[in-house]
Amino acid sequence: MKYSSAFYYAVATISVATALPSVSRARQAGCSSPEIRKSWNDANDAERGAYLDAAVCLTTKPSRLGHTGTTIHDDFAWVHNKLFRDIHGVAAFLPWHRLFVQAYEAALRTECGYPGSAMYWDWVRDSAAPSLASVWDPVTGFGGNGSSTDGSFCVRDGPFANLQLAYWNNDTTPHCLKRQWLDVQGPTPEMLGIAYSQAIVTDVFTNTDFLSFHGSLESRPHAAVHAGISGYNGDMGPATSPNDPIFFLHHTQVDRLWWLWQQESETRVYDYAGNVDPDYLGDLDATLDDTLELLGLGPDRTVREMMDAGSSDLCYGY
Ligand SMILES: [Cu+2]
Repeated sequence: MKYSSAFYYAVATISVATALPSVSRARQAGCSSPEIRKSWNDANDAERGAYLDAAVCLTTKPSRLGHTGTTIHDDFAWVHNKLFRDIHGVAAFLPWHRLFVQAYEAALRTECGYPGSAMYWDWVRDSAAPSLASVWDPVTGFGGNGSSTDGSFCVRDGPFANLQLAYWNNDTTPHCLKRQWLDVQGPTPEMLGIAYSQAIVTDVFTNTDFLSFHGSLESRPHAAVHAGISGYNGDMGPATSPNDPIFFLHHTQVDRLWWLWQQESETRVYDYAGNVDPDYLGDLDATLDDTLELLGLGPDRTVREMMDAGSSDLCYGY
């Protein structure tokens, strides 16, 4: 892959920002050895294999919510869809998805014996040629694009080939896992990569308060990654987007970007502001005491409990 040296430089700048040990150490009293979540690109084949085995395993375990004929994997899509308006275009977007990723990580471990941590797809690194990213490898990754030759857009390779899913938005609609990458045949940039490049993320990071930062992160790179993978027919598009197992690597990366932003100053860790209702952006009524629901997928939590990844409760970093 061809990246300019300027691109590498900008990535290195972000990596340096991950260090800032004085801030994190002070906050991590009670969390002496945080688990470090890995980049998929940096994980070895054994680590990737362990993750994929557990993620496949979740697609075979009966629903924890008691929904007949469906799986725990389906439960995640169901809950995300049910809560969709409470968790997007609102202040709770980041803390709720932090909780959701954590619940998925817990399910990988408790249901399927996964020994590792959540992993992330650093799409910034791959934004110049997203279709060539290691996450799509048919053997050591999540499989690639859906099939356009038969018009189904079903994913036909990798560990989730022909995976059967229960839900599509509000409906029970059994279907195969679908991806329709945008502009793969066209001139670069493909898969909307230009919308989640280093330049875009650097621009998102110029926002110094939570209110503007979370809005920019959600509406720009986060949304572009969903759309670039999903296209018009894929599972990453609708409100049931956790149907595609890559959802969790995408949202762990979103969580990591928030974490990196929080690391830049002590006051950012509990900086929280915004609206509760997506239709009332101007109502800055969200508080740290708001409840984040999981509808039975795991325990409900408060926003406050999700703000500091370095708390004894969460105890992880990147
Ligand atoms: Cu979401």
